[in-house]
Amino acid sequence: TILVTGANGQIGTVLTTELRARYGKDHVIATDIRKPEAPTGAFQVLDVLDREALFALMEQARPSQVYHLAAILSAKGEQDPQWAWEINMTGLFNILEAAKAFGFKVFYPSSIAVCGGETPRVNTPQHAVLQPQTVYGISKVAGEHWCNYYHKKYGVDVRSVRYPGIIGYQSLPGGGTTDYAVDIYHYAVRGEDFTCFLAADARLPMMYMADAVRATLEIMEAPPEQIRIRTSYNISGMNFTPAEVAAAIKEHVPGFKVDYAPDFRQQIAESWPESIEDEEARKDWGWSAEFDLPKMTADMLEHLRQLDYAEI
Ligand code: VAH
Repeated sequence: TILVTGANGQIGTVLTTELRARYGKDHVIATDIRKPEAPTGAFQVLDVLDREALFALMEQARPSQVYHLAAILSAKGEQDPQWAWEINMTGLFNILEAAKAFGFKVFYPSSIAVCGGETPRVNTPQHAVLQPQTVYGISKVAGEHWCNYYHKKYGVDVRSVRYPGIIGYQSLPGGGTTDYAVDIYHYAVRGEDFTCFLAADARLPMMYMADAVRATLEIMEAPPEQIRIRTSYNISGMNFTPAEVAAAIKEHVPGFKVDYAPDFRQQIAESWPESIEDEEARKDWGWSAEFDLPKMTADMLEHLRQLDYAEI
């Protein structure tokens, strides 16, 4: 059995579907704080802050792997830092303690949000000084070190990648600074003008959902001896500015109009890298991305047009 926390989230939704395709529908238990409208398989309500309930579920389900995606993202976290810290940290502690008790393998999503302050912003290296500027980023860098600690001290097999901004057609993001990069495609397909909450030149590392899910599965399926870094691996897909993704969409939707009204999320974006270097992930477990901006744009628009939008 495989268990996913945060299974209703932007990544959790797609990862759960992919895990069910690979391991069998009945072998994957999706969990989240509330039931989704239309569950696509086994689902259990789970509040990751409730250690007793979490242990009882792990005792009963005896998963071999847990993908711990439940967390509050960067923009939403800034609205209530204590709440975000509590969910991101106590949730992780409960998962790591359960992994220690029941022996399951853990996937922990980190983020480029661990960077900030003095972190080099261009081609950010794997081993860089990390000075996160958001409670989300602070919680993720603390989480990385706790994962490393539980591995070294208790032998917990926990693995992690630092996700860039993730873009996919299957789900909507929830409260991140990179959410504009998903929304912009929906507006284009609906034939509506788009107002971007970041500046036209706000360059950020990004990755297509298909690549992000594959990276997640590949690091989890790699032999343990290949996983040399037990904090978290840099992984890179592409990087672009809002102006560049707008231009890529205009190739397919000529009349598409975008204007820019940066809000508080612009300051978060300016603290993050513009591009990431992922040599260690390539070397240790054979990572390499497949989607660049043109390929992602064609795939996104094709799927969104099929889903439920009138032909533009
Ligand atoms: C966020 N999508 O914006 C997440 C992610 C790197 C970005 O961590 O908070």
